[in-house]
Amino acid sequence: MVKSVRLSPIGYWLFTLTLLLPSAPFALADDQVAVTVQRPWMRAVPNVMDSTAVYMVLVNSGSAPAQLVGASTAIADSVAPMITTKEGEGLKQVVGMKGVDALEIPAHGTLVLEPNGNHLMVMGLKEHPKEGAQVDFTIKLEPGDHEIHLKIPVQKKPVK
Ligand SMILES: [Cu+2]
Repeated sequence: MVKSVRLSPIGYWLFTLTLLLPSAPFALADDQVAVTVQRPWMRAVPNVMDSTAVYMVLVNSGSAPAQLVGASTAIADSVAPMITTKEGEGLKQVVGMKGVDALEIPAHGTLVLEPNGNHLMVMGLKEHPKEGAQVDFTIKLEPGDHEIHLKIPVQKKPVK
């Protein structure tokens, strides 16, 4: 038996309207990443450490989602978006982290990078900037191969 989906007259009208909408405005929006960065900071780490992390709040004022796909800095070999993972429960819970291809910044929303949460992992440190220093740091966003150049303060604790 073939099931047919029956749309109410208004449902049918909305469906048709969706199909008729020109795609041009969406294609335009693809290239417009409307993301700003608030309160970025890099964690100051001792010289024995091989890696550190960068945190910030990304605010998307656009009507399309954007993706944080990577970052780079001259003081490290590589930077990767990561999520914090939790396995098991109670006292046996193990907290770890995992690299991801991208972190989404929802349309008209924010992506929070913070200790014990999403972060940008800075790996293979070639320098260990001290608290109070500023680091040149570039984040990469999609769509549109968009880059934002930042000067990020090095701190031991979050920016207030
Ligand atoms: Cu990490």
